[in-house]
Amino acid sequence: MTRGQLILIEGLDRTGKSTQSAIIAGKLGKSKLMKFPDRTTKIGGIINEYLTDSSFQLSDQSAHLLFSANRWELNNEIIDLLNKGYFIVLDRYIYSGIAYSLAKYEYSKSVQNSGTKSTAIASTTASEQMGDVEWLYCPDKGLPKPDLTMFLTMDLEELGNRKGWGDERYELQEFQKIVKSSFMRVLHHEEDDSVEIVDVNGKGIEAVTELLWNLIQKKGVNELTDKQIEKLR
Ligand code: 2DT
Ligand code: MG
Repeated sequence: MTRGQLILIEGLDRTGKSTQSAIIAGKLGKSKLMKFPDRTTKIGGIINEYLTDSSFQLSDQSAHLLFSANRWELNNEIIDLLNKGYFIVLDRYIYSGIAYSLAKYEYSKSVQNSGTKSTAIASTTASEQMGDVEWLYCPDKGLPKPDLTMFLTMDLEELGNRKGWGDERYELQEFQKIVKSSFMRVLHHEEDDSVEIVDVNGKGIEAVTELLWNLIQKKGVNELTDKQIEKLR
């Protein structure tokens, strides 16, 4: 039996993930674009409230587990669609899950050290679990593993100049710097050849699409495959 392939576009905020995910899905023919967090589900509704209302309190562990639970809400749909021959493009997924939580841990520690009292980003006390990559990864074990992950990155300086920074939780430039280094810690691109880092610094939309599309063709993930769907282990 052949199936479609699972393509993940990850990256820092404002690097063009959503724009590129939509373009790539359009080029893949029979395809579906899925975005995480998916704010339209039950759990996604709570996540949306957490992200948009800074007075809405959740422990860092609970927030982390909700993001993972949100992926599990769509697990069956992803597998069904792949088996029906759809190509799925994901706009964020597991790596955002680990990188942002890990970044919150680092951020909490810096806040603790500087004596600042409150922050909307993370708890003011860094909890042990948030610094434990194994703990952070565990709830995602068993979800489908992307056939190709492309991580969009750019210099923090150019990122700061980009338009569209909002006032959601995490949309703070000093936090993005920590997010970037957290992503680099969790991507394991050296030992996993399904993970590619794409530097989009100074590149326009079309140039980035070309880079991504070339990678997709090189890896053959734009063709149906008879490989089994791999699970995160
Ligand atoms: P968007 O701006 O892309 O809607 O994301 N996030 C995302 C996490 O902290 N954990 C996760 O598992 C995922 C998928 C990244 C909203 C914010 O949610 C963060 C930014
Ligand atoms: Mg955002």
